[in-house]
Amino acid sequence: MYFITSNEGKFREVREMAAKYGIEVEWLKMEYLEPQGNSLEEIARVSAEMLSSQIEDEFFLEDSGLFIEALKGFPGPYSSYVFKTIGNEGILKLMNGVEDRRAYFMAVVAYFDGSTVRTFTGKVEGEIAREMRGTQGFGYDPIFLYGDKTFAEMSTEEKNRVSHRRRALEEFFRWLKENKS
Ligand code: ITT
Repeated sequence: MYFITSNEGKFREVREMAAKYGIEVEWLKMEYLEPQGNSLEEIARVSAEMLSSQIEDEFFLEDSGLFIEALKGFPGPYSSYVFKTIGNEGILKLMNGVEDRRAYFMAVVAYFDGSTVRTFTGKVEGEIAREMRGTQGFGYDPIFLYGDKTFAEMSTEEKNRVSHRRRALEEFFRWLKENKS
């Protein structure tokens, strides 16, 4: 099945998790125009609906983001843009002197089965670290603390056991097994 993303880090994680369910994922590497929206669910759903007019086969995509409690959920749906602009250093500056470090990652998978779009959600709670740590993973991993390690200090398997992406994909793959096989 096709997985649409421009982000190689996402694709690697998705491929690994899909393999555990006996699903082979093919990378359709493309950057698509994401609609503005207030929630990841809405953005993922509308993105998949728009792409469904160009792609006839079934496919899925995933929209994710980092939500920081003290910043009222920022960067949330704007995570990709914020990462490309101010990046992890910018987030750490915004969090300078802030005691409440709580944050979560959220992922929404949108699946188009050839006629309709369905969504699946996953979330993982953690904290924003005081400095960047670790070299694994991608994106905000070096500043996202889960327990006493950042995601970037974990191996892929360790991160994949608990991540937002894992939780959303697990829901999706389970649903697929029950409904499409
Ligand atoms: P596509 O839309 O093409 O799939 P993208 O990188 O633009 O790729 P999103 O729109 O979903 O992805 O933006 C999510 C942002 O959050 C992006 O900057 C990612 O690097 C970051 N992000 C998502 N999941 C992450 C994870 O598991 N670890 C670290 N950062 C993550």
